[in-house]
Amino acid sequence: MTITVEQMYSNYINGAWKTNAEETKASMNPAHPREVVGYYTMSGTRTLDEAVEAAASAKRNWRKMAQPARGDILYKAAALLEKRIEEIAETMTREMGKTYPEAKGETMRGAQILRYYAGEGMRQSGDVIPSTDKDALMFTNRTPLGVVGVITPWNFPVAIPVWKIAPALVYGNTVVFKPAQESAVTAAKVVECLAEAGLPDGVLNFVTGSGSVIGRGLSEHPDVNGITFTGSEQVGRGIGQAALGRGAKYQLEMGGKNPVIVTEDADLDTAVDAVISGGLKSTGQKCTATSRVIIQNGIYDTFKEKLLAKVREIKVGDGMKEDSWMGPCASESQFNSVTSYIEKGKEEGADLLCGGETIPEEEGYYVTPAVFDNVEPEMTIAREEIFGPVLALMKVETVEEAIETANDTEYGLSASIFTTNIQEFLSFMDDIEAGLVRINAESAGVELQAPFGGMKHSSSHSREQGEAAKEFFTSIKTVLVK
Ligand code: TAP
Repeated sequence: MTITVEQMYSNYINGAWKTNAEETKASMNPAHPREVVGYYTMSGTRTLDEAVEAAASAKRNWRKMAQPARGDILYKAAALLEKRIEEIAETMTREMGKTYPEAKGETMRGAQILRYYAGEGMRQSGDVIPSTDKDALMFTNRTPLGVVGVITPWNFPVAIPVWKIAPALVYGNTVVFKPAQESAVTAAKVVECLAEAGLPDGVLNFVTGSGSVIGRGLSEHPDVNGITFTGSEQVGRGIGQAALGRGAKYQLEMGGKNPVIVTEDADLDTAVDAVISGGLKSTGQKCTATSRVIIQNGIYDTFKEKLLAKVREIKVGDGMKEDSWMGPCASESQFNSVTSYIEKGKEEGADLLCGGETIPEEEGYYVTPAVFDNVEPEMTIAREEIFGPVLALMKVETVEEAIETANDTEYGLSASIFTTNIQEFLSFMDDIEAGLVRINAESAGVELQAPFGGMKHSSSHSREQGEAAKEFFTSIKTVLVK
């Protein structure tokens, strides 16, 4: 590939793209690991301080701008993102490996999220509450937090940043955004669309670099009033502690080890398709990936055969190729981690029925989709988030046992059941410990207007998306007028 000027990105601070004084780093294509997709900056803490200062200086005027006018800017950003959909989707595919149709779908979703929050600009932001004093008017007024730090992972490099930045902005906050390094070039293009839409200087700032310097610095910065993070549990916990220690508001979306239950009353073909799509799309690199498949004994063998027949047909390859259904792992470290989990599964006694191989004739970080049989609840592949194309099949006798097995995890993000029995559906809905619950539907993904988040170790208490976003990105002032 020829590197174009557009693919060389730096930081965006106080309304300007900076000229690069700091070290730059290449972002590589996981399908062709010697191919450079673009460059980004490894910034230091002085640059971060500059970005936070710009956001802090801009916050008063931005808060004072009429909320519908803030929304209008997001409408323009949505149109710009849509106009560049093919270019942005291609950058995403080449930078982190997901197939081009998935990348295009995600970019389109980014535009839809922007429009949803643009609409929030016109919606009510407080309530009138009856006062016992007949001469008083009592109401709540939503006020922004101030400067919000946005820290994101690489697996949804458009949708996750947008579903944090858009509500932060429309509710009147200014933002310092630090993307994951593996998807920094795609993220820069999202920032370009927002900047071009007409955000005043300093309202959105973009700083790339390592998590331990920029991410950590952002979460510890005394002038950052709120932090929204998606990523691993280990990093999330540190961010939560840093924010709590200095009284900043924080929101953490972390891992998952999501179960899908298939009962004897299920439509097996529907269940097979949902397990494949939920567990293996995006190469299984989704926090909602359905990596544990809990199946009732009576249909275990039939379900397994149907599943294997389809998994064996999955075409793995460069996400830019039309016939690829699944791309490579996003990076070498991700590839090493996935293959070591597969080895661990074999060592601990699970039976690898198919996949788990690299593709010798391909140079990229490919792992074919793996299905393990006879997985026991205490095995590593049943307990830890793999973030790769690995399905663990577990056999149970009853639906009650299935729900117990499903809940036997420290995570609680998403869960689904396939059944045509209303009683089973009701017990599942009541007893399952997960924030996103699906019946006869793939558990990965949630519509953008609905709350998103989990229980237990998967999330902090708040939710993202929809109405819930307002709760996080604003504080309530209770006002009484006499
Ligand atoms: P992480 O390693 O946690 O990285 C996420 C972000 O945090 C990156 O921008 C990273 O920077 C930064 N970071 C790293 N160390 C930091 C520190 N000490 N302080 C502050 N920030 C720091 O996760 P990942 O590998 O990108 O993504 C995979 C994980 O994300 C999986 O565990 C997955 O479950 C989770 N995930 C969860 C969800 C939801 S919604 N629950 C969605 C997607 C992914 P670098 O670029 O330098 O690494």
